[in-house]
Amino acid sequence: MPEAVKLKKCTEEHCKVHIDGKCMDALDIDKGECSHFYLEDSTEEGEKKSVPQEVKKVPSVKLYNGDEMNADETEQITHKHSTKVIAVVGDSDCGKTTLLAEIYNSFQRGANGDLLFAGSQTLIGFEKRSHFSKVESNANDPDTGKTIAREFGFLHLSLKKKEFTDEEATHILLSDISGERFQFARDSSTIMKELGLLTNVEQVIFMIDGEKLAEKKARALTISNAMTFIQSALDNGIFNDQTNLKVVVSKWDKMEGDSTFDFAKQIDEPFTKRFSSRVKSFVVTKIAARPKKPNKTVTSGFGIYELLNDCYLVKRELNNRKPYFTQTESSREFHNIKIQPEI
Ligand SMILES: Nc1nc2c(ncn2[C@@H]2O[C@H](COP(=O)(O)OP(=O)(O)OP(=O)(O)O)[C@@H](O)[C@H]2O)c(=O)[nH]1
Ligand SMILES: [Mg+2]
Repeated sequence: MPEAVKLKKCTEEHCKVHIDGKCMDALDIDKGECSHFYLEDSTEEGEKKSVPQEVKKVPSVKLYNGDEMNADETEQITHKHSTKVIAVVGDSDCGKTTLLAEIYNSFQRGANGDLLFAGSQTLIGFEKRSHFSKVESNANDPDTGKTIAREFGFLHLSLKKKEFTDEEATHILLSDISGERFQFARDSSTIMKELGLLTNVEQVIFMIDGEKLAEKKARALTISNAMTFIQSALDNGIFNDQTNLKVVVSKWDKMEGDSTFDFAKQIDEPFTKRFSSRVKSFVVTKIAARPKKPNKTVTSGFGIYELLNDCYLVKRELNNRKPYFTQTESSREFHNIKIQPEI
């Protein structure tokens, strides 16, 4: 009969002395320093007990942390749903991030008529962008943090129309590209080519800062910079005959009532004349996502509904985004936004 082997054991639940032979309190077990340590005969029963049970493997499920997604992470949406990607571009401080924040807030206000919020995988991302709006009651001049010039970040939004709640939601990914990166791209073909993402989106929202247009000295340069960017994007193939381009003058509250500025003559007509034939669709419009002093003409979120409705309606382009399965989601609520159940 083989000599019985002694197994190292400990009465302390978390001690791994039976595995690595070491006391968890670093006491010398051979010198009897640990009062919880003991030796056990390796009987058949004891051996059986010490064999670790096989760990059952279950397929892992990726959980969203709710923050904005990078381009790779958006596959979690684009593989599941037919998705439209909307890129918001424009100079630093023109109001891109505020627009995204106010799209989210407009649903909290119930300001989007027949467009219903049907969920988002990036609620934390929206919350972060609208954080400064949320503290408005405690601050006189709420502001939106600067978008950092790194890779593209995406926010997810799914929408339904009131009359079609039984139909599948329309999934949208919104990206606000850092103004600094955008400005560099205007003057450098190399950086412009890095904006290749813009060739593969359903809609480009190109923002011109209304606050700069309101400054008479900065007006001509602001218009010329915007034209230079669009021209350069066309020359470098970033915009092409498949691009749905929407030129949006932001902060319309700064322009309204300015008799020295003619929207049709200075923006709409020259831009339309020069660029509309070079892209698939071309629209010029104005918004005031967060007017400083909303009034009857320029309300809070002025123009957001129309913008969002266009995102809802824009045709999804054929590209390499493949749907592979759909998932059901029960009706739930986040803050005071009613989330429509997915089909
Ligand atoms: N008056 C007025 N100010 C606005 C409006 N929309 C945005 N702003 C202000 O414009 C400033 C810049 O807004 P952002 O949204 O951070 O600009 P951005 O384009 O994201 O800037 P970058 O991240 O640097 O590219 C903030 O102080 C906003 O409060 C608006 O409709 N009216
Ligand atoms: Mg920003």
